[in-house]
Amino acid sequence: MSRTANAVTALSRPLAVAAVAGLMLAAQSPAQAASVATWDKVAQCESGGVWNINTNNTYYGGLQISLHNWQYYGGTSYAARPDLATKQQQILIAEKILADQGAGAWSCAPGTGLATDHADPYPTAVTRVGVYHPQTQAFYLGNNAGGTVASAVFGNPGWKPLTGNWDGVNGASIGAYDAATGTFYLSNDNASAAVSVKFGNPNWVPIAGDWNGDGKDSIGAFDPSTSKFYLTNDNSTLATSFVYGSPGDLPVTGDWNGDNKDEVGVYHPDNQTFYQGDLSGGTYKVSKFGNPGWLPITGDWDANGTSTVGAYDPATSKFYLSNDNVNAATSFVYGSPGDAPITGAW
Ligand SMILES: [Ca+2]
Ligand SMILES: [Ca+2]
Ligand SMILES: [Ca+2]
Ligand SMILES: [Ca+2]
Repeated sequence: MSRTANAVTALSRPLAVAAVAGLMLAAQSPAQAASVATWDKVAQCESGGVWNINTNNTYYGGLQISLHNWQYYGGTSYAARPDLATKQQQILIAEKILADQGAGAWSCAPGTGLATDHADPYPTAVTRVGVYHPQTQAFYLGNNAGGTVASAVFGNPGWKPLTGNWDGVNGASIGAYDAATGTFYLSNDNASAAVSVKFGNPNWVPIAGDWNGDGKDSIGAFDPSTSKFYLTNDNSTLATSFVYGSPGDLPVTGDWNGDNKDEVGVYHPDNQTFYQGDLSGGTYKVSKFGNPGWLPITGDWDANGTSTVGAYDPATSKFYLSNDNVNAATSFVYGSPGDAPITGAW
């Protein structure tokens, strides 16, 4: 999320990508865990690799998880039954079964490497920061050490930047919001718009997050006049709406509780306080961070699965990132005065 000035319009003006090397991140390997490739092998044996299968044999989905295990290990937060959940959601619950019961929970485990894989199927990526130059519509995707991973020009003057992993693969990419018309433009390649959609009303504040834990970010909007959030999981249908915060607040998003689903929150500029909420108007945590005039950011800076706060001082172009919502773990200069901060796991 970030804010820029008022809106002028024209046709989508894309292009210019400069891809630079990305850092590889060391992923921690849980004791009992398995890569997606290994789970695919198990699924091939269990269900022919059909992730939405339901043959009424009391086991469901690609990994033939029983309803009891699905409920016991928290699967109902995704869907009523495994076959109604996404592949990633089935694997996330299967990981819990594997860690708790071992590979013997699957009769198909022998020969797949399930017992010995130990790879994290969905390693959490570090959230990185970047900046958006309103004057040139240039996005600079940084590496949290003052360097640049990629840059791109996208959108038109007056549009607001946003970022997300819209397609669920290859990390986060950019997007833009035309506040004059309430139209979102989402790019998967940092060049062309894969999605163009009107959502909400003009002059709302765009946000993005993985509200349903399917591995894909989708859009949302915050009406600053009513402090009401509007979220969608498919970039078009309203999934939920609720009031949180006060007029004048700035919206923030992140997975505060580490359940692989993003929540929303607000930042009160007046007292530099973050209110990290849930998706129904409640509060998970309250954190004071930053100084007057700084802009709020949030992200999983240490890739431990939970999002924490940060701030960008637009006067000095300095980022401050906290892993405990209290102290700055790192700070560095990136961007130019007047830039808007952006964040994402690119
Ligand atoms: Ca992506
Ligand atoms: Ca999602
Ligand atoms: Ca969460
Ligand atoms: Ca974290």
